[in-house]
Amino acid sequence: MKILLINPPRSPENNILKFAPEEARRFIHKKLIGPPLGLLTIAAAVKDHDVVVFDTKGEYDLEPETPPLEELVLKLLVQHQPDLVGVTTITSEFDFCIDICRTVKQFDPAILTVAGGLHATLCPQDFTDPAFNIVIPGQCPHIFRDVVKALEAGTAFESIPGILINKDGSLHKTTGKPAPWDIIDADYMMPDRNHLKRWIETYKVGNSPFPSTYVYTSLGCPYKCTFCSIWSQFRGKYYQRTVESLITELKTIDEYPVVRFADANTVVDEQFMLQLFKRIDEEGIRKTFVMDIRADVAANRPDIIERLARGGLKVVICGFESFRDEELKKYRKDSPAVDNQEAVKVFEQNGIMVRGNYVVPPDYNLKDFEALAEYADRNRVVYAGYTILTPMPGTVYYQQVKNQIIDNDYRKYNFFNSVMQSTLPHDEFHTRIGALWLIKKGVDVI
Ligand code: B12
Ligand code: SF4
Repeated sequence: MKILLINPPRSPENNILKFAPEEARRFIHKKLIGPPLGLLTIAAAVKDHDVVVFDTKGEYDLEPETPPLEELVLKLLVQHQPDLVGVTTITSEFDFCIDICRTVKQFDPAILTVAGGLHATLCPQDFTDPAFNIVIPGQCPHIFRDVVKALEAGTAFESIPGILINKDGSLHKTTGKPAPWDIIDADYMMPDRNHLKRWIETYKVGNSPFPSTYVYTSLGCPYKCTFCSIWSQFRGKYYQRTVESLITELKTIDEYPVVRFADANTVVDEQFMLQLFKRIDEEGIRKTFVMDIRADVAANRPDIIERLARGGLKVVICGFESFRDEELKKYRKDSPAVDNQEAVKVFEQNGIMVRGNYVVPPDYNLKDFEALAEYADRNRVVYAGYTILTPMPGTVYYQQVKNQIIDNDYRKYNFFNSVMQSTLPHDEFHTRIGALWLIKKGVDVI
């Protein structure tokens, strides 16, 4: 069975960048770089077949002259002649996911198209376009394997629990419960990064001369911030991998000196992290680590931050979100603003570069912008990101404000575009956010 798994391109929509003052533009995120771990995981589940993973993000970075998506996909179809095409998608890339599957169907309607990933998990009802045959929500390598088996055997997909079958634009959920699957431990699927060799030179972040990769130590998040997709994706559950499985994976990625832990929050189980870093030392694994760490963890456990720094932690991404306690409460962040300041101190004392991220709600007026700028200026970090509080479909925040949404173009759901009516005029709102990106300590772009 020939299987082609495609990672869609990035959404080009970025109104913060478009309206930002010229001098801020070079600091604003244009793209994030990293491996499609979801696709690599499902590729591992069907590794006995002839599987090709194609990262269109990597391809457009490697060869900017690569033809438009339709042409690129047609080329891949001719080259690989797949029986099944699988596509992963987050919200902002959903339109490209449809485009890819439509191209597949134009090329050969007999090719089975299967969609999965975060948006398929949070909003499976969106996948009614006839170009999709099957949607598999959730963490589903085993279910995907059953679909491949059924396709090979020519048996009915209806007997596979946990999938949605698209029949002429109407989705039919199969009955029954999927077999148990321990995604994080016994059934963990080690991603095979050999699929990504072609693009390794493009996986370089900022000024780093070395390629970086993502490794997850956990899935989900124990917190419940209203705007966040991650805990909804995992229905509030939190899964921790085992130390030894991480050590095994870290030993297989010598070609990546920089490792970003892809967790929602890397330090949740403190004993686990201490044990992991003890084993990293024992095994002589030397990497530069990048992690997402909550401000309250750093503020409350400086000893852990110090230990991780000794083990190679160099960059931390910290969701500050807001400088106002009442906003943090509204977002259910469970951490007061004072923790942000304390965390910065702890990280800096340990030589760790901080990327602090603020979210700007659409109702900010000029006074709010001034207050945020003043606070961010007093608490400068090396890199700072200022994005827009966005109602991602499937989140609590979406439910709270869905009647106020004025722009349903999913390509804009990447935190860089206001999809609600802003208090300031649209262009000025984005210009002011763009200008905030100048408030930071460093001169690097990351
Ligand atoms: C790694 C990662 C990336 C990587 C790779 C993504 C890719 N496909 O190219 C990179 C760095 C490129 C990336 C980019 C972006 N990302 Co990102 N990213 C993540 C991160 C940290 C981990 C995701 C992950 O790997 N999880 C582990 C894997 C195993 O889980 P999974 O993907 O869900 O896959 C499983 C299932 O879903 C399923 N599955 C997945 N795909 C498929 C396909 C098929 C066919 C099937 C059957 C099943 C299936 O099987 C897998 C195994 O069980 C998450 C945050 C988090 N901690 O979860 C954010 C996250 C997914 N990203 C997000 C966003 C918004 C972005 C950006 C738009 C950010 C930005 N503003 O620029 C950019 C997009 C492009 C750009 N502008 O640069 C949001 C998505 C929100 C949403 N509702 O859409 C998240 C949740 C972060 C957040 N804070 O909200 N990202
Ligand atoms: S914003 Fe961070 S802490 Fe809050 S639920 Fe999402 S991942 Fe967890």
